[in-house]
Formats: sequence, C-alpha cells, structure tokens
Amino acid sequence: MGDDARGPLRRGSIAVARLPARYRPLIVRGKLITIEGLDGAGKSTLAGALCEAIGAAGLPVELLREPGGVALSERVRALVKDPALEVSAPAEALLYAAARAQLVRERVEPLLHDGVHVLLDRYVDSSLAYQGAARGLGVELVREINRFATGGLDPDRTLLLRIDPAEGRARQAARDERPDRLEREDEEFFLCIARAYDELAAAEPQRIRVLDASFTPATVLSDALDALSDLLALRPAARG
Ligand code: ATM
Repeated sequence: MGDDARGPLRRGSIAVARLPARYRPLIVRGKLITIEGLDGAGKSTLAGALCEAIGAAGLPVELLREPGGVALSERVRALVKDPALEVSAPAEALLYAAARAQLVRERVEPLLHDGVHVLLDRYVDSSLAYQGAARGLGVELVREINRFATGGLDPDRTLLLRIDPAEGRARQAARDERPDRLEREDEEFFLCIARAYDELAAAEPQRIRVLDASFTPATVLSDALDALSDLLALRPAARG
C-alpha cells in the first residue's frame, strides 16, 4: 500500500479519509466547476463562499485559482500581470496555457481522481474571451492550444458572473489596488470580453450558467448553489 493510501487529508473545509488502494475504483470522480467573468464581477468572493458552502454540505472540495494554484503557475501569474513587461498576444496565450497545463497535471487531475470537487477561479473560457476574442487571436485557435494544454479536460459546469463592464471597472477601481497589465486596457477591450463570454454561454447553455453579478453576494451564492444542485446532488438545506 503506498503511503498516500491512508490518513486524513484537508480538502476545503472538511477532512477526507483516503481509502485503501483496493477500494479506489469505488471513488466517484470529482467534478470540475469553473467560475468566470470580468474583473470586478465578484468571482473570488463567490468562489470562497461556494467552497465553504459545499464543504459544509459534507462534500470534499478544493478551491484553486488561475493563473496560479501551483508554484510554476504562480510564477507565470506574476509574469502576465507585470505592467513593466511587454508581452505579445501569442506569448500571452501560451503563458496562460502553460500555467494551466501544470495546474491540471499537478493538482486538478489528482484531486478529481481522488473524488474531490475542484472549484477553479477562471479556466479555459478566460483564455477564449481575453486572448481569443479581445486580443484577436481567434477563439478556435485558442481553444485548440488549450485542448493540448489541458489534455482535453473540460469543466463539468461553469458559472459565469455577468456584470456590466462599466460596473466591473468601477468596482475594480474602488479596490484601490495598482492596476495590473491587463487591467490597464481600454473600455473596448472589456466590452469585447463581455460579448465573448455571452457568446460562449449562448453556445453551451447546459455547461455555462449565467448569474447576475449585480445582486448581493448572498443572492449570487444562492443562485450559484441552485445552478450546481443537480451536479453535486445538493439538498435544499445545503443551499441555505
Ligand atoms: P485575476 O486573478 O484578477 O482574475 O487575474 C487574472 C488576470 O488574467 C485577469 N485580468 N484582468 N483584467 C484575466 C486574465 N486572464 C487571461 O487573460 N487569460 C486567462 O486565461 C486567465 C486565466 C486570466
């Protein structure tokens, strides 16, 4: 028996006892849930609240972010956000894809294999909207690059936090942080991303559930749990 075969592991807010190897085939694969939207839509707030709510419902869950989540990808995050660097559109798309490739192999796939649900703050749809549409590389080309990067790992469900780009910008400005390289782009860039997200959602309504991000965080959380209830078999009580 390998040394990873037993012992409690912290997963989100609950402890999961690992099963001996012979019971591994009985573990149901975890679900990959991604959260998307413009900056200022409240993705991180929702992601944290969702992780707590799913953990409180007794399900193993882990929250990760993109780009990031593992050492290599956190370093790529610092690169792509650095306003001092010149980064061409193809380089940008490949950097995000490289960060994703590492995260998928090092963390996401092993967690899903262990039956842990993974909540991911941004994933391939971000690249389709930002690099494919707004940077003008083409959604299909960027999709292809990412198929290679992820080995074809698609989300089981995606929550798209929809916000008016001007409101997103205002919320972002109110945070009083130095804008990163992408946040310095003009209004048209963010309008283009918002349109691209809408098109992606219209093309895949079963996977991508659109949530109105102008509501309060509590309402957005409740809407998100409704949008995940079938996937995670959540009982109404778990949805507060
Ligand atoms: P946040 O963690 O603040 O979402 O930062 C990630 C930035 O990287 C965000 N920038 N803005 N504005 C969106 C951008 N991004 C991409 O352009 N493509 C991607 O594939 C991902 C994951 C993020």
